[in-house]
Amino acid sequence: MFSTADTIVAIATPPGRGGIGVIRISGPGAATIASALSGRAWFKPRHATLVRIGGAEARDEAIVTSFAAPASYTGEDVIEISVHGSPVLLNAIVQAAMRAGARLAEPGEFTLRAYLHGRMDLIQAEAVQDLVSSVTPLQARTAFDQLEGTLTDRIREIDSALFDLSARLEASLDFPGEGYHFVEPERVTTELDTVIGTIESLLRDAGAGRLVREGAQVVIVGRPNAGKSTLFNALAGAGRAIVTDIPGTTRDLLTEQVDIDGIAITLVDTAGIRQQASGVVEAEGMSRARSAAQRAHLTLLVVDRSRPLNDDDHALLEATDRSARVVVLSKADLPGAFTDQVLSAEGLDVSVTAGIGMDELRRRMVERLGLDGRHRETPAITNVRHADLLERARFALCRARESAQNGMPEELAAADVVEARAHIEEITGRRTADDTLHAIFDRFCIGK
Ligand SMILES: Nc1nc2c(ncn2[C@@H]2O[C@H](COP(=O)(O)OP(=O)(O)OP(=O)(O)O)[C@@H](O)[C@H]2O)c(=O)[nH]1
Ligand SMILES: [Mg+2]
Repeated sequence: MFSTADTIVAIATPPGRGGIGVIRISGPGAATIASALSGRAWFKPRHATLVRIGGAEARDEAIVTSFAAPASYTGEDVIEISVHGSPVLLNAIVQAAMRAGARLAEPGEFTLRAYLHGRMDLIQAEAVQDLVSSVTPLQARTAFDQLEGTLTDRIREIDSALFDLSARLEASLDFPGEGYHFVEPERVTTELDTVIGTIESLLRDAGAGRLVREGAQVVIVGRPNAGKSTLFNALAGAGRAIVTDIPGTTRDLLTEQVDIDGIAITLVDTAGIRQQASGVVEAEGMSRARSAAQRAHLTLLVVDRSRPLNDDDHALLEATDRSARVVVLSKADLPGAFTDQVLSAEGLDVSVTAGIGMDELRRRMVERLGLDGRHRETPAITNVRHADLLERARFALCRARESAQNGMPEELAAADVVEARAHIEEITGRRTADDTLHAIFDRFCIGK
């Protein structure tokens, strides 16, 4: 179903104009196609060669780099052609490569081939995609760690411990009559405990890892004129939202990506929520604000401390009571107008105009997202797929330990260890269903 018999081509650089544009060709016909495009018979591997390239419509000077199988990104013969970054030129060269026998690559097909040829495992292939789509330096660093194989190594350790254990369990099943045990039940439980411990330590940071990889949605809500858009602009570091002293200024949702302590936060500014909307537009804005708050990982509830609390504030305080929230007591540069002790204790005094409380606000946001700062040391598990499979492996191993402890027949423990190994091997892709591969590689961009 995944053929690697043909030769694929794609533009590897992003769409649009640039200083340089790169075309990548991979497969058995790569060298022949490069010769057809350039008129040059042979390219010395791993050397940059200057040639003229292209056909009648468009031509350019190009730097061609050739990589001979298996020492290339995909493990196949690969040709990389760098030309001036013009979309017209790049497309013309791709067309010429196709006339010479190449096929347009599917999204992620270069990396898929790297995986199929054993140049990287599935963890590393997924890390390539994470690295390309990272929006904070921490995301990039974490993805690169996985690309380098740090997680792969730890998963391999688990796999080989389980391989060892299941081999001995099965050997002892083969000689049942002789009363010969290759493994004592106590040894089995201790060894299982060690592996379960390793898995649990990996899973411990999986929640933080997921936030690092996927980012979080943080929604700013509050009554009209509370200072939401002012706060949004301050956190975004840009005058994105309109700020006026007219209540009901913001109507639609505004979003901005910000990096807060390495986490890619999608910050959402919303329309002020009050009981009486002054028209259909405001009413629609309010309903959008409410549903955005429901989807959010965290709510920043802005309460204007320079005005007495009103019913709108109370309604919002109640509505967000059970969710992860930070209460922002805004306009702290002005005299306070309410004396609610509980609220003053929970809330954080912030004044954007006077620059009060912003660092503390960022700190609390990270804390309320459930992070304790250790996420900066690049968590090992960031991908839900990996966490889910580790959890299943852990479950099977706990079952194995229980039957070993209770002196149940060895084949029960053996079967559970085999099942756990299957989950572990699905993480690295030693054993992976085609539809999982489709789900992973379809998210890639073309040329990757
Ligand atoms: N003194 C002072 N004024 C502030 C502060 N933050 C916001 N304001 C003022 O409060 C008014 C309302 O600010 P906005 O940010 O537009 O409030 P909003 O909550 O987005 O309002 P709506 O979009 O209408 O719901 C503006 O006149 C701001 O200049 C602050 O920290 N101190
Ligand atoms: Mg606003």
